[in-house]
Amino acid sequence: MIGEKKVLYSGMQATGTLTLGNYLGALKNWVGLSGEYECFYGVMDLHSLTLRQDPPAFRKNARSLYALYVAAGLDPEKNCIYYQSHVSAHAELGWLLCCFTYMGELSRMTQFKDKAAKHADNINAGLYTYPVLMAADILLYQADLVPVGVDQKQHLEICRDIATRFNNIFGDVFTIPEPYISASGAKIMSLQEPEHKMSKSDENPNATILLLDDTDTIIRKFKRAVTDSEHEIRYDQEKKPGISNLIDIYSVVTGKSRAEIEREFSDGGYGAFKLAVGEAVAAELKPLQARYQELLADKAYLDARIKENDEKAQYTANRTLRKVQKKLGLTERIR
Ligand code: ATP
Ligand code: LTN
Repeated sequence: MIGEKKVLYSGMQATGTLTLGNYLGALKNWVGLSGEYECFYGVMDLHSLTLRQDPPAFRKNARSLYALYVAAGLDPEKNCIYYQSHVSAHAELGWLLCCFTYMGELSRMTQFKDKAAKHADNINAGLYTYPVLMAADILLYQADLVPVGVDQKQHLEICRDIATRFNNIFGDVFTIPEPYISASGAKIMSLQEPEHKMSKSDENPNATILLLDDTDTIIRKFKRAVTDSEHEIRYDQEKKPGISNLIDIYSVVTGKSRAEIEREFSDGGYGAFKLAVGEAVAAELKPLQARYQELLADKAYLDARIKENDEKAQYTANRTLRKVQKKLGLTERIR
């Protein structure tokens, strides 16, 4: 708790441009929750380094991510939006928690297995200990709630295990966080291979809708979306993954239920439905894109918010870090 409010914590890696999956699975939910909680949102640039980054592009992506958080509706004067690398407590607590995490636990992480298979030439130790740094992110702010897409559930579970283990030895140091996985939008699938999640690192540009794609591009990508050889707009994730994904996307964007959508398009073909989904998504993203351009143009405004929020995050994180150091028996600084 901070004052009267419970604490919410989340973040995304600063890699590439965000997709519709990131938006509907995470960012849009954050905006919905932000009034009720004391919120911290990180630009997770340290996590991004588990894959090789091109420094100038990386720096640009991180700022773009910051601006997208704000453009999506997170007010940086009410929410603490900051860069993970500007708060050194993350790396410090990450190390301390590594000493309370077992190799066996980390070896079971599916994201590690997937990424190791995909980047066989760079299976670095950071990729392996990624969930420990993520646990440090969350625990430093004593978060009660962590809204993420369903792919991050396993990381939340290991975070809770590490925190509980630590608390069992040293007393109530950490708040045990709850995951928040919204039913709708939790897993938006690729438009080209609807059995796989939409991912910003996908190499096929037609598979993903990027938040900064223009209207024509969005509509074109939806028109090309892989579906099936039937003509019926019916939700069936197993047999009709492509159409089911489009129904889910349309449902989150318009607020209509799956049944309402099936009825609405019962006598139209796939073409008309795909166009409707494309238009609805483009309309949803348009105001966000306009706000994004305004923010990037106003350097002084963003810089001022970054500076004040970095300081706020440092203050909160350092309080927890000092408590942990003391519990562990590390020698206190002489003042
Ligand atoms: P990558 O594909 O490069 O690993 P990513 O697109 O999964 O990256 P992350 O930074 O790992 O992006 O995820 C940011 C947030 O977006 C997380 O909460 C994650 O669960 C959510 N998310 C990512 N992809 C999807 C998706 N397809 N559907 C729903 N939520 C998603
Ligand atoms: N692993 C997360 C990004 C992330 C995160 C966090 C999310 C890093 N630290 C702390 C929530 C809380 C992902 O979405 N891939």
